[in-house]
Amino acid sequence: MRKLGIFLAASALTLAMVGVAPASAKTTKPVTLDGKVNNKGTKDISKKKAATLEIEADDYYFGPTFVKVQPGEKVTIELKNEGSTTHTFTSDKLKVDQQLSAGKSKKFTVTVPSSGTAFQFHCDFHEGMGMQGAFFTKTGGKAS
Ligand SMILES: [Cu+2]
Repeated sequence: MRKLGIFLAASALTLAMVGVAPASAKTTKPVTLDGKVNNKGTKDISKKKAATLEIEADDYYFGPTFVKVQPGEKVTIELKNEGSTTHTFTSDKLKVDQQLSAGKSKKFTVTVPSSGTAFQFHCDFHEGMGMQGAFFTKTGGKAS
């Protein structure tokens, strides 16, 4: 009987640990992208028609990596290069191509297209190393 008690206690502990799992759920990808992605999480700024967003560009990722927005939203991006090399914030869909030296920061505005649901952005120099991300209006799609 004592052994069963220990078994049940161990099972309860295992369940409790599984219960903690949502911490990693934050880093699941809301939309898919071609190639490698260094995922540093998702931020939701979709509640307002205009928002300010701080994005960290580092070696070699963007944080946040995924940004939930609403169609047509005007987003003022404060890009900070916290890495040790030059990075860019580039996107055909968001019509932006900004280059930033290490340690610098820059502010610019992008407008989310009113059609489409996922818009990829990347660093021109390090996209192949996983330095990319996406703005999205709906989860489950594919950013291009
Ligand atoms: Cu880069």
